[in-house]
Amino acid sequence: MTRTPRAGTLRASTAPTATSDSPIADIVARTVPDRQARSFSRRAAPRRICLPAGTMDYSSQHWMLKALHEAAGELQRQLLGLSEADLCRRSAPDEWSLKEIAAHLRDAEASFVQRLELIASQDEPDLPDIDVDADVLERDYRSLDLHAVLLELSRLRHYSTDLLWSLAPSEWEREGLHPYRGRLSILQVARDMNEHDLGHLWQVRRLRRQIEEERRAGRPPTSNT
Ligand code: NI
Repeated sequence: MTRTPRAGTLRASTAPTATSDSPIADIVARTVPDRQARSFSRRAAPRRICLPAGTMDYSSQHWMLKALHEAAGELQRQLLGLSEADLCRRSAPDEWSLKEIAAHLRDAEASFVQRLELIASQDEPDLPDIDVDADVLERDYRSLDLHAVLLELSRLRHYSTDLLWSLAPSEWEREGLHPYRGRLSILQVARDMNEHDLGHLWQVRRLRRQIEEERRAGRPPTSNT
């Protein structure tokens, strides 16, 4: 499908750049510090709460938030004890390194935060379409400091889960309008976050296993840098 954004759609800059870090509203105004009085506390009343009963309740909300909370910790555990060379190695020309995956997860979280804030604080807002995948290969993410990236990811995830906790289950049905995906509810954004976590955690575990197997076999690590 040709992806032609509507007029006025915000896009992250995808032009090649000498900088090593991504915009996405400057990674949500450099990672939250007191996000303007927590914009979600100014939200309007939910508008679309006529979904089938059981779509979201406190128990499924709790399950989802627990999964989101644990994913950031799991990523950190997987990256512990790896050398800078391990973190920066691409095992295939089109495969991201572990550090690039971590930076991508941070960027994605910043764009999820933007989305959640808009839907929570406005009635059916237009949502920006931001391509966070393109940034990974266009920017020099392997030069970033991993600990700084993980700290930002953790702060963003803390903020996004706080925001989600602050909403009643019925408010998870609030919606925004995405240029390609149509109506997106808070619930759908939370599901997107969870699925995105799971996909990349699977990738991270696979790369970590590969590094450990190469070490055990005493082979020099394959590299396609
Ligand atoms: Ni991704």
